[in-house]
Amino acid sequence: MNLENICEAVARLAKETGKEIKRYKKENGLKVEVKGRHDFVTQVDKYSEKLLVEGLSQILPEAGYIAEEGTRTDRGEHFNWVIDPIDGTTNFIHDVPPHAISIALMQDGKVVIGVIYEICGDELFYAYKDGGAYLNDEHIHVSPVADISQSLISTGFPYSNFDRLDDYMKLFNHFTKNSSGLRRHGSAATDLAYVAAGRFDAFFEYDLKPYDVAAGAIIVQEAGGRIADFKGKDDYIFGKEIIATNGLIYEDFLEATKKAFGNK
Ligand code: 2AM
Ligand code: CA
Repeated sequence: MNLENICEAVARLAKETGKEIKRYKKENGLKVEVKGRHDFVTQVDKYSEKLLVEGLSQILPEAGYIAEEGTRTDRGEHFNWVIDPIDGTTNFIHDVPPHAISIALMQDGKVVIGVIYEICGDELFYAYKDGGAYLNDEHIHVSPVADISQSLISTGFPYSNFDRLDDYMKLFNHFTKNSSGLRRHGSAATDLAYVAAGRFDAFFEYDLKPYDVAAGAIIVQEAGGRIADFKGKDDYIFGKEIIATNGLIYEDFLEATKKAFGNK
């Protein structure tokens, strides 16, 4: 298994698909369906996922799938693709950047490849296990900021699960007063890619799905960052809560998170 070659092929596929759906949207417009509360899908999300599944099935035929739109649901014995055909669909619908294609490969439950193609900026982020992290073929690294008061922090606002909204607001309140600023871009995959590239110093959000975070997680780690769930444990892919930091502010960031969210 040559992860570098597979990663390269996945990166090429993500970029081709991003360009194709941009063209498709321009020519055909959008048909928006409501999936759930504040949860939208378009025919382009489904078209993107179809193209990705077709391409990925050629790259590694034995792998199974965890794909947001459910194009394929079969699971592989060792390998699974984790696919978000458009992360930031609400932005995509409104023609607002960023939105991205996010693809991860998991081997025996661990992410070994991550690719995020941010369509608006034509930026291709990728990483494979022990191979470092890249943006458009240049090595990237997390930021050197060691103090939360100097940090630019990204987050996603709760949009359908409001069970933890009060705790979320405690942390929002804390960072509003104690950081350089908060941003909400609406694409968790892109937020993670930006942490890896040193643009944001940290990111946090709850109620995300595996396909929102799997690719970004390995890209941040390979760029030198540190990721955890809200308890400082490793359950950030399936556990629906994630903090991603440049590593240097990790302890302080986790402490603030634990204080706001308690141990629930
Ligand atoms: P999605 O576009 O693939 O659904 C941002 O907070 C994150 O939450 C994004 O990664 C986005 O992924 C997800 N999300 C799902 N529904 C959303 C909504 N209605 N508004 C904002 N983000 C949403
Ligand atoms: Ca999506």
